[in-house]
Amino acid sequence: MRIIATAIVAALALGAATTQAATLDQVKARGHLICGINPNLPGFGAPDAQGVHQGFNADYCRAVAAAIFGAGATPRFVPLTPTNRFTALQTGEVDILAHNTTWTMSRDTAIGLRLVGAMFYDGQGFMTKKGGPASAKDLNGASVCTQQGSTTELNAADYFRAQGYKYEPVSFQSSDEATAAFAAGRCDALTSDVTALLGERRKLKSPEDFAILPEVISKEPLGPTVRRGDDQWFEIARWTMFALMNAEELGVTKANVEEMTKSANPETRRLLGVEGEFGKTLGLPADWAKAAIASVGNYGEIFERDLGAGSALKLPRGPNALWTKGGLIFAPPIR
Ligand SMILES: N[C@@H](CCC(=O)N[C@@H](CS)C(=O)NCC(=O)O)C(=O)O
Repeated sequence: MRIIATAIVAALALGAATTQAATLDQVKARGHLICGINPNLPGFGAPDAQGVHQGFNADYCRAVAAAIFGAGATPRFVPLTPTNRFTALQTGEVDILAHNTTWTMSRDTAIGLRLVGAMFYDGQGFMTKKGGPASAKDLNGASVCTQQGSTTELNAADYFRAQGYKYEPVSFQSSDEATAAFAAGRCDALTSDVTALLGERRKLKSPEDFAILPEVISKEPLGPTVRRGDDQWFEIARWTMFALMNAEELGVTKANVEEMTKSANPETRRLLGVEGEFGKTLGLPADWAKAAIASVGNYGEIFERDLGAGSALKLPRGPNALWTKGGLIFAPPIR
């Protein structure tokens, strides 16, 4: 009995040690980063015609891979659903999640995860068929299609409860199923993050027949997610995100990054590894941020290419503009 107990304790300790082990070392030994992504969200992670994952999340993963391995490094993408994404991260199947995950207190404190930060400010909305409910205030008694394992389900429950409305939630495993059911008339409304609704609407046969209602019922600060317990890995994930934001603020772009290493601006010099030992503190090469920017561009370039003017979604920067331009994107300084 005691032997079994000792074996269990040893196994648990080993298990804990494995999950705590430096993710950076594992990634380097393997030779590539493994990134969990949402394959169904246009502009964020959906694959292109060649089957290559593209979008805001995919580019963030490319930036992290480049920070570790150098410019042009390609991560391996593992497609995940909102339901299985956290297990994939907790079990080590992926090193990092870039999956439109909302930063909430329970996710950040209670389930062994760490939200890296807010990289995209979204909010939850509703889509209906034109001629149907035109405001969220018209949804009393409505059936609402949502996705399992998401904050979406919980926010919808909060919204209807707060309004004193009745509703019938109809929950699906994937966004494709939820959208197909909604399009087939199974629900009066589809609810999701507004950016996801915009993407889903484009998948419908006649997008112009559907409207996104004006109300936004929640805060959805979306960000990359890592396992709890590996501070170095958390810092790499976080400061890669901040480096992309700082690059936009400093005017460092994919095209001028090499030239900018000659900049006289001390902040730019520290960002690009010409001065200071910031790469070293992360366990990365001195040019970690330069490699990330050379691969995918700065935050603004990523946004415009994947979600903004250069994309099919044509999203305005809105709250995702830099703080210097009236938005919420604010990265602490590299110093
Ligand atoms: N941001 C919310 C919603 C997440 C969610 O439901 N995402 C959906 C669309 S916004 C998704 O990624 N679907 C991809 C799929 O079904 O495979 C959360 O973190 O819970």
